[in-house]
Amino acid sequence: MPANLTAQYLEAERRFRAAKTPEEKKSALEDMIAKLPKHKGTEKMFADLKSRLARLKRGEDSKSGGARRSSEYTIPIEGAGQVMMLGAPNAGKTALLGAMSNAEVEVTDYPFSTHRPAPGMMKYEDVPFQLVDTPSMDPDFMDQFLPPLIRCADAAVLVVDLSSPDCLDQPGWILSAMQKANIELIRGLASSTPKQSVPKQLPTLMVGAKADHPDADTAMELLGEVLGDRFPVVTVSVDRPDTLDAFSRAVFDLFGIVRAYSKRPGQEADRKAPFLLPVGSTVIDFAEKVHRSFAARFSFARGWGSGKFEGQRLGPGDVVEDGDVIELHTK
Ligand SMILES: Nc1nc2c(ncn2[C@@H]2O[C@H](COP(=O)(O)OP(=O)(O)OP(=O)(O)O)[C@@H](O)[C@H]2O)c(=O)[nH]1
Ligand SMILES: [Mg+2]
Repeated sequence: MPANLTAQYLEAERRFRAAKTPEEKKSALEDMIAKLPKHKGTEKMFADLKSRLARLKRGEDSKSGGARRSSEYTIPIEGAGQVMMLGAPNAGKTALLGAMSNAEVEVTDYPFSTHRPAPGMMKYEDVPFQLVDTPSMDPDFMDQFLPPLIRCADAAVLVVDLSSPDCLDQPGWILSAMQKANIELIRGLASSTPKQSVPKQLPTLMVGAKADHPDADTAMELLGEVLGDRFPVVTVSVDRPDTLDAFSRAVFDLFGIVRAYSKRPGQEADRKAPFLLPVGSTVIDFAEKVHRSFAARFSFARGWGSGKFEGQRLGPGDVVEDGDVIELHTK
């Protein structure tokens, strides 16, 4: 059931986010509780607000940043890389994480329901990526503990709500929040972007969410006019599996990597886990990745896969293509 929030409630919520002192926060939260329409669809929200107020009164304030330790926001990278999901309130970040992974998520029709970053593993074919859902941002608010976490990531997805009247403004909100935190969202590949730089550069994919909405196509066209080719773009709808496949492929492309599988002479290729290499890597880079001693003792290789004849003889400088099977021969 939709929450159907009133303008008065949203105003109280805005006051809460802008509040600096615990007293201001308490007063705004009390106002939110008073102005929240009370029906079945807002029961969970009501309970959430009451427990936030109780925590504030106990002096904990853990959800709005006051007493939270920054270490709570450290998420060790798993899989081929870590991708921060950034976006405006209610844009559809948590729903997308839920659709792409086994992470337990709570999707709500009211904004700012995600209070803490939360990871989930997504697979593109046989390559796992770690998506991290984050608390929403808008022109007035960004959780102060987010920037250090975002700086550790390999890439970002900027989720824009195609059903929202302010969808054309949303990329600007996120870009300027990032700029203030010395983070630059760029068009680029994670494999060729330095891990550390000032400002921190983060290769970004723009995601037009809720592509099933009747206004989505028009919104995408207008976004294209506003942003040009600033970022690669993909549209998703959580109920349309084809769009989710396109999303995972776009994340793979954002990393700029190829997969290669090793094979011992006379045996089948080992398809359990691919070796991941930056686009443009060569056979000797692959040998190095399999084991340094293979690179040192490299004689020649044989390759199977796109662009290669079956079992073609390869030298150290031949370029590896995505999906290649490579058999290394040493001296
Ligand atoms: N029609 C449609 N609705 C969607 C889609 N994805 C999300 N929604 C709805 O959009 C609302 C917000 O979704 P969330 O995933 O909670 O958004 P969020 O960005 O995590 O929002 P907060 O963290 O609460 O700020 C919910 O009512 C979802 O059901 C989609 O692909 N299509
Ligand atoms: Mg959320």
